[in-house]
Amino acid sequence: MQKKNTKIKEYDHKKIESSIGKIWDKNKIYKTENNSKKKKHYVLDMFPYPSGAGLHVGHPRGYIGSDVYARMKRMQGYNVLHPMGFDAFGLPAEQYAIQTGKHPSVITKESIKKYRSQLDKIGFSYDWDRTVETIDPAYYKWTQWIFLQIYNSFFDTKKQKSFPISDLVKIFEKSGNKNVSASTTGTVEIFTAQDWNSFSKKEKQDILMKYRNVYEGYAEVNWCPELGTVLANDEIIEKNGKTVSERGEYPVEKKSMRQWFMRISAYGDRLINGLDKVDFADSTKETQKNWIGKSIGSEIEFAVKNSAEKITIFTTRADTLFGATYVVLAPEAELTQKMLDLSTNKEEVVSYINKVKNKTDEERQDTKEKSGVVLSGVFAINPANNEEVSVWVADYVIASYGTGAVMAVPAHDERDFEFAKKYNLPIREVLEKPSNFSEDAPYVGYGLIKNSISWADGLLSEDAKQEIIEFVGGKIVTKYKMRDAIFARQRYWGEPIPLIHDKDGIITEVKTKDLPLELPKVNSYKPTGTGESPLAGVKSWVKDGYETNTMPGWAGSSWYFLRYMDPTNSKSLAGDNALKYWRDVDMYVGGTEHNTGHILYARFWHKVMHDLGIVPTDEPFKALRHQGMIGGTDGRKMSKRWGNVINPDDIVGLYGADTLRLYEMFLGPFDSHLPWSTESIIGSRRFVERVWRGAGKILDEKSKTSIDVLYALNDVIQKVTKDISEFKFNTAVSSMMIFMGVLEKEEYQITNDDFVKFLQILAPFAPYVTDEIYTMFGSQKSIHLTDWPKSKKLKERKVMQGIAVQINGKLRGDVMVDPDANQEMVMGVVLSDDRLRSYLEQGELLRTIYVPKKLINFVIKIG
Ligand code: ANZ
Repeated sequence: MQKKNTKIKEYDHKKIESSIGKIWDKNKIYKTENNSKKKKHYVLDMFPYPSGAGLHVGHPRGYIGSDVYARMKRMQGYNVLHPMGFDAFGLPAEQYAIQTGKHPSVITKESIKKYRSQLDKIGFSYDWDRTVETIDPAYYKWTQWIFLQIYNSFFDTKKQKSFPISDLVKIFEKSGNKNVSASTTGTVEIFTAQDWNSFSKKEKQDILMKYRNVYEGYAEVNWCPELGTVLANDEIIEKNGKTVSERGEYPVEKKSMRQWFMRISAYGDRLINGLDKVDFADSTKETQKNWIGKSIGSEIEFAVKNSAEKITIFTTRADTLFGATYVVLAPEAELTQKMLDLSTNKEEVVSYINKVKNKTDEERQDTKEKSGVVLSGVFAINPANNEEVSVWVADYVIASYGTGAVMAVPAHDERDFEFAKKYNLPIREVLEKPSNFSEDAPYVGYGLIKNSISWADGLLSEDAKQEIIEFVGGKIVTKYKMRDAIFARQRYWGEPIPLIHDKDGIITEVKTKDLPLELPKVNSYKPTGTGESPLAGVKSWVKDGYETNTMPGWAGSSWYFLRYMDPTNSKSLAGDNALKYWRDVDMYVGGTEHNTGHILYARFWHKVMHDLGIVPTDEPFKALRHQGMIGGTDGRKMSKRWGNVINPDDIVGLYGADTLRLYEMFLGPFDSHLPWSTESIIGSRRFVERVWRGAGKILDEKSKTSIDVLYALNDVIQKVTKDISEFKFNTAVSSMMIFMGVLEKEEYQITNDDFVKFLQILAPFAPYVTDEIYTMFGSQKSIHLTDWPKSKKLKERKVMQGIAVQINGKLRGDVMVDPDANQEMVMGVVLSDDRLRSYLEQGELLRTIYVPKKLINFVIKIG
């Protein structure tokens, strides 16, 4: 390679980063084509919500990691899709709009601009021509379209797959619903084809609504009057014994409201099984599985004394049925209302229910002190032994899980045990416990059954479950903790739901050709105060019958990765060829906090779309990696509130983007939470300067690379290649630092071509300075468009052997030689040593004695 300058200037990051950045832009070196013979590789970041505060140095950590990875993949010959966009609907901009009267879209656009300018300074290899913003009507047209596809489908439980609702209508017309196995909302009465055909339009609609994958219903929600909106469980916190909103800490209460739901619960099994096919961390898979919470148990009926009512309980431990000494109902369970009328202390129970109403399910299950109230005069009959047991209402049972009723077995269940102790309820052991088991605690394991019935006593309880269930006429059921997802928000700043209600209660869809259904202009973004969305206050909107709820924050983020494949397509969410070529995301990088929200929702949408033939794959993300958070120097989370925010712009200004990138990768393992330290960033800056200085020395072309450097280079190429593919960026950086140490020790004995190999593996981390040096070495092309270096298969290096050198039996020094060296070779080395040679030249050599690996003795005749 031709050298260009021989004198190197001081390292000036500002100059280098600005000029190299301009060349990248001008030559569009990160542009990605859809038509390529190359193998594809799709590297995706979780796109940010652009908040007014902008980025702090913690935010880009994940983006830098994925960028390093994407850059290597590109150099390894893949056609890499590495885009970035903005998840831009949501509450903060809307709150700000209410305060300032500015349209949320204006606010959001400003925030996006700020983010973009910050991102641009960090040297990411994004193809910005593919950017998407969820608030763009050309984008949300397809969010609305997907919503309609899901709305117009139902889930067949036998086939474990969704089909168009029109298929279901055909079945109903031909044979009613008796042979249909589908996920439904509640139970649907059996009807014949004749019945169906005689139903009115409204009756048909109401039945179909129970089958649809998107359905309308009512739900108790966390209602925050101050914010005028319903909050998700992770948007509320507990403060001084009260439930308040995380934002602003306003009071939150429970309220029943009309909502749209998505039937994600139907996909429980598919969402669990799909995890076997993807490369996610075990802990991530575990979190998702727990969230879905599949539980195989049984439903068993307890008759109610002097009543036709029955209490159906859900249990995973039917083997302990003989030890059930009371029954507990959830405060809000429908059944509880019915039981109230049978009780003699209705008022007391109602006041208890009102007291616990505003606690979240999580709080209730966590509370140390369990509380409850007995339904006086109400008795349930244990079907195993016909014993009468008392019935309680207690907050440790939740209405939305199982049947909202449990049989309590205090001898073998922790919660029941605690409750029984508190209220002095009978505790009956029905399982033999291990001999070393302590007295005052429930034994929750399995064991031999006792105190039951003759045929069951002595059986191993685990094996006896089935028989006991049969004995009492129970049935085996599978339950999921995961509930159907609420798909509605009573707010303005979200995608309109493309449905129209007419005055007879008939719901129709906005036709595809009329999409997008754009948000109307409003005078005020303030919620109506009744809980309805501001859209309910827009006369023309309501007159046309448009749905007034908007979509929740997770809608736009559930499919955005598909849009990047073909971002400007106006005929479909992405063209067939683009979908076929890019298929799915090969590497997805983001925070663990999205594991039970966004990732599950996106997997769910993707599966429905796959069932309906819209996308080619069943899973959207082949691999998922998480970055750890960078905290403030003080150990706290970086936040405006703590005044410990560090702006990447400042760091880039002071030290350069290359240094920032190297530092964030060098800081520690990618997935660890680590504190920021502006002092130690100096180390990364020095490394960049060492590389720069080294380049200056190497510009005087060397004829060959020294053996030590050659071996070190080979090692570092191997190590960095492996480390990047495994997301071990910190050890990749440290091995490059070690390499520079060897190079310095060897006084830069390296050819330009070999040094370029080092620059190439450094390029993903420090893309500016490496590109600049590469240009200085005379290249016209960007280093980022070159091929990733391969490590050579070098012969295993022999450790050199020290040999003592004697003259007439007297030790005169030593030399290092190859352990297999013969006498002649050792002689050569000795002669190349000036001092030893001078001894030999003192006389005539008579004889040489060579003991390999030990010594060489020269016998000379002096004088
Ligand atoms: C009796 C019993 C005896 C139970 C025993 C456990 C141990 P998972 O595995 O999480 O599904 N349960 C059922 N529905 C409930 C609800 N709505 N709220 C609170 N708890 C509920 O747990 C199922 C077990 O959780 C069920 O089995 C039931 O208690 C309780 F020695 O029934 B078990």
